Amino acid sequence: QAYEERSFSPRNLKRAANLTRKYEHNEEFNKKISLIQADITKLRIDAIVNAANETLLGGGGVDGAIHSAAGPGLRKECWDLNGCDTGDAKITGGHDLPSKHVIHTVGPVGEKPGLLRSAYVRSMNVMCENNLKSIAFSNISTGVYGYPRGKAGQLALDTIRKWLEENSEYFDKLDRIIFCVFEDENKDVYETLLPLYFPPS
Ligand code: AR6
Repeated sequence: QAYEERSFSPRNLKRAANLTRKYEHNEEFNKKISLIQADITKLRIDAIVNAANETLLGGGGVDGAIHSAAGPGLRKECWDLNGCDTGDAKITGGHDLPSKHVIHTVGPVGEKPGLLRSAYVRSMNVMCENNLKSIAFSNISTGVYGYPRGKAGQLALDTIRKWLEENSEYFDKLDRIIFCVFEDENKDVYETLLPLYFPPS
């Protein structure tokens, strides 16, 4: 715990982000990015992203919260999907949730950046394939799966920034990308990092 605390202190994060790359100010990108602290199951949006496991049949954490709020219809629909590989994403309806859809992605167990990046990219691609306008991400892999929060936050923001740069054809259709943090540690991480990856000016 003590080590993880140190590894994502604001100063270290800032230094790390500055070392990796300077991100240019882009007003259009900034308009589409939000940070909120909330229970993701309460959001009225096109899709929420679930941090699922490979069975897609539910579990603890945000997965458990989504399945209990969505009701048994979600588990039934998930059953027919035959699971999901780590780093991939699959979509279902929202059932009893206010969200229209759930994009279930499976993040890695532990610090495996390629697979976490893939989980974010695949979720964005699934959003596009289904012509959705708005998406809210939970902090994939940062709970039970143990990805260090600071590093996971950097990777999430870097991946979404690059995705926006590489998918300009979808940009006009896109309304909003929300990073939905739940506990205060992730809120601190995102409050520190967001202005580095999406500079205000
Ligand atoms: N709304 C938003 N975020 C939440 C909520 C909520 N209601 N509840 C928890 N979080 P985790 P993982 C945050 O453990 O690490 C499950 O059993 C939580 O604080 O849910 O990817 C699956 O079935 C943390 O920041 O997912 C898998 O077996 C983040 O969601 C395994 O856990 C992710 O934590 C996946 O582990």
